[in-house]
Amino acid sequence: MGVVGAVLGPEAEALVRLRVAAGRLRREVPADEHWAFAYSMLHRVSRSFALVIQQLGPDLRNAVCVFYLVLRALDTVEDDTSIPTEVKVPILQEFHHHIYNRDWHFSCGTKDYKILMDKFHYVLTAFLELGSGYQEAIEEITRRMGAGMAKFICKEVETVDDYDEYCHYVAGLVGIGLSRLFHAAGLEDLAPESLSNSMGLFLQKVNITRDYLEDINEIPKSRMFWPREIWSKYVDKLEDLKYEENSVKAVKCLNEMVTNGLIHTEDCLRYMSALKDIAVLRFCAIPQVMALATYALCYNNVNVFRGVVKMRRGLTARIINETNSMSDVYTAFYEFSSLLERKV
Ligand code: D61
Ligand code: MG
Repeated sequence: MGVVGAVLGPEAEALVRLRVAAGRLRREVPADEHWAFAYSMLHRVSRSFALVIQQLGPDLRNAVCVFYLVLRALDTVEDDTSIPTEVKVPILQEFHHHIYNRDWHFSCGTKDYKILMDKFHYVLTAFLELGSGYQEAIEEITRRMGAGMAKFICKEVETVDDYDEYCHYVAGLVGIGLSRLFHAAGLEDLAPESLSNSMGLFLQKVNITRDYLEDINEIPKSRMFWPREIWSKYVDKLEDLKYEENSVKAVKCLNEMVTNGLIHTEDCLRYMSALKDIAVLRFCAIPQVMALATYALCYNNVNVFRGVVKMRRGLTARIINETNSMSDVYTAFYEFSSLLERKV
């Protein structure tokens, strides 16, 4: 432990170390305007993924950065509840063609997402500079994700199978695409699709579980991703879970959602244990450990229905600094599953 750690404790030390590392990364601005835009956008849209992406080697890092921004743009179209269905569906389905046309753009979203959409030509310029192996993987995943998102614009998540199918489109496919990028970079064997899929399903299910309130309160129209097959055992309408008189039922339902997501952890450990490149392992493992920590925090926690349940920044920083090998991953998974077990 360093001087800061001795005086302020391990979380404060981790935060300071992370600040220094993040500051260093931000000062290394790429020379080309489009790459500078891509990395600054990545940082503004997702601080946590930006950090893990930027520690990859240069070639793979560029491909993953573009992959992220293309899918984030696709997701911005999906998430914008003010776009009429008949406009949205064809954009989602044809998005994989648009990425080859530098002049294509569609204005939607708000704040940083709107900037991403308005200046999407920078992302496309970066995409067109990638090696063809990377481009083909990104195109195929964009096509499959767009088609899946379009399907679920007109369809609700009813069954647990629907839930797995929706999560496959929006996150499982990211796992499958990333495995292809790692392979194209010559760093990893090509992982089985089912294990890559589980990596995404686990992350997405944690998001959906944690973001209940944010999604139900979405304006102009609430978004519902919790499967009816689960919540209908507790309430008549999904929104009823947020009312105080239903607290006991809500927490039982929440616990069932967490238990459902935990199914994927075994596949995730298997996927990660096969990785050879240490930077790739860190890139994959940090989000997984954070997801399990988030599940441990959410379990039995009525605050999921009251506001945002967020991990302490210091704990996040510790996970980032202390996840450096598969052995660290096992230790962290053991720690957070023990915490979960104590809450059951
Ligand atoms: C290893 C490392 C990272 C991984 C992975 C394996 C497997 C899958 C994923 C990352 C994807 C996990 C997504 C979980 C967070 N969910 C979302 O962001 C939702 O949008 C889904 C569609 C767009 C996905 C874009 C994406 C995300 C992360 C990436 C990536 C692409 C490319 C490379 C690396 C990481 C969610 O977003 C809104 C919100 O959370 O507020 C939604 O709309 O449901
Ligand atoms: Mg979305």
